[in-house]
Amino acid sequence: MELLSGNEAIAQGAWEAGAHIGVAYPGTPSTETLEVFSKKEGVYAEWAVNEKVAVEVGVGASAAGARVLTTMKHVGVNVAADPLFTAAYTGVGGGLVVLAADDPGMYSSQNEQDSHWYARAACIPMLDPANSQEALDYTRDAFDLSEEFDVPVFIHSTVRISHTKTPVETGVRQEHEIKPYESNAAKWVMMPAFAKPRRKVQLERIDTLRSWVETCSYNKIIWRSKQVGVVCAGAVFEHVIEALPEASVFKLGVTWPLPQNALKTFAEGVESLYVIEEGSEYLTESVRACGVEVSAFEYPLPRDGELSPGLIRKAFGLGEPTHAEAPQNIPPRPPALCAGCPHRLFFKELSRLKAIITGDIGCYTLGALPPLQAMDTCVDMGASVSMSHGFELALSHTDHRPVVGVIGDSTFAHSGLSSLISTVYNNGGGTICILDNRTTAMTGRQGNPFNGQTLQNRPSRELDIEAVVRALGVKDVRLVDPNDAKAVRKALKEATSNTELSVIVFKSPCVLIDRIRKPAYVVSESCTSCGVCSTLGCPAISKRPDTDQALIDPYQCIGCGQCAQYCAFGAIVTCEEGGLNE
Ligand SMILES: Cc1ncc(C[n+]2csc(CCOP(=O)(O)OP(=O)(O)O)c2C)c(N)n1
Repeated sequence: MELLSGNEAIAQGAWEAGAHIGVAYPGTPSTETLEVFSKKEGVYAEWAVNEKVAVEVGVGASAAGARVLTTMKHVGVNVAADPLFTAAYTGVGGGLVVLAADDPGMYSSQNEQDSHWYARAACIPMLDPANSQEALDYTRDAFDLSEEFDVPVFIHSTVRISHTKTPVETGVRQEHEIKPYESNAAKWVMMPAFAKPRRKVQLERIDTLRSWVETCSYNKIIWRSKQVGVVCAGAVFEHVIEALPEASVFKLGVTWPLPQNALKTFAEGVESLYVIEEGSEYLTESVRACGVEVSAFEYPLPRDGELSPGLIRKAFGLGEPTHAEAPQNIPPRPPALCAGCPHRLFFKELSRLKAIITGDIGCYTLGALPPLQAMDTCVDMGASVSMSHGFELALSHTDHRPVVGVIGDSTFAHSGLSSLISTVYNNGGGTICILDNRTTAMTGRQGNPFNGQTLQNRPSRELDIEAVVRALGVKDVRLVDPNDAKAVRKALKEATSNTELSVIVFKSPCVLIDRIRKPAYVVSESCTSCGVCSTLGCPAISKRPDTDQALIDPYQCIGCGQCAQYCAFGAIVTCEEGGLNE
């Protein structure tokens, strides 16, 4: 027995199923799955530049006969939707399993989405584990199901399943030969002449899946009182069991397709049937569509965020749960850029420009928060570049502020590149700032094409961002050290005052790479308590309670020297020069 997170269990399940290849783009809460899989014996794994590419690599490898695991967060499924929908026509060669990991409550996401809708829309079967043992078992079986029904199979998870550790009985790896490839245009070339017959194949498969799901072992009924019956799946199942000890429960292990007849029979066996789910009304609507009457809650459940046993009990007008709820009134700890983060000084300078700033997704999105507050928009990966072009198109009629797009290196590789090509093609202007911190920091420092590090440390090469941008046709391309206030100010001023499209690459490594640390800075007697250094928002800087003078925490300060550049009184000095907090 081992204690595994859902993500670790999914990786183990894929390995036990003999998966040969893993390919993904990182995204919370899915990221660790591929990282764990990549360390297993006898597998190949790689980070792709985005989820669409990951799925396409997966479909190719599957067509060639390999068993493939691909993983992504819910918004990654949007990016990958194009190949996924058509892979549900072509079917597979070797088993193809896709983890879609949702984030109800948006712990680390720009929206909350329920990936169940994708299963239904793309007609891809979806398995919904409720704990790590099921995550392992379902993933292992999903490879067989994928080959049996000739279709990719989704494993659905949420942050609660992916990140909670529960006991797991692991097994051994079943080796599978990579099947020999035989070309078959009618299966793999999805032009209308071949896609039309494949659509018929898909429709027949849907019927087959619908009858299979009526009796498959993944759906379970726990009979208790006949008064209340609950239909649920995934993490919510564990909450329901805890919150409603009297209720009978239909636990869906397969959430698409639904077992219409089995649900009807269950509904007939209880007085009132409720559906409990997070994030959307997918299950409620789907159960209703099976011809089952779904009762309304006495007190409606919240429609956003994660559920908990307490919330479920409240919906039934029951008392407090027997377990302890999280204590209230805990002091908030908003996220902040790390002490010494190279993004900080850049945003400090950017905020002085009074520009319109289209932002993007990464650690640098924190530049939107006080005291930096240097971001007007953040929508999806790559959008900074395309939205800045949109702003330029519309604003030139009403507003003459410069427009600046801000994007990280990994995000630029993910989808910023195609946006930039489109801006160049359409003769767009504006300034694009690429914050190249030499890693994909936000999700845990994964490799990307611009640092050249591969998942299994196989040889690669580092793409030169400036050369790539020049090759796309941008003429004004600059390279700047984001820790140098004067250089950042000059570059931003120059780039935003010309009318042509400018790209500035701000290059300096994330401080968490190799835990970069120089001797800490200290504050000397000459500090006038003006507070300018605190406008950087560095967590290492606070105030002395007695004098209001600045105080630098020597344990947090990594000696980047950004704050010293903003002290007009020369009061922030190196350790050797001495200071108040020695
Ligand atoms: C479509 C999609 N895939 C994945 C993610 C998860 N994610 C958020 S930011 C990010 C990468 C950030 O790396 P980078 O652009 O280099 O910025 P950094 O965090 O290093 O500053 C990822 C993978 C996401 N939000 N959306």
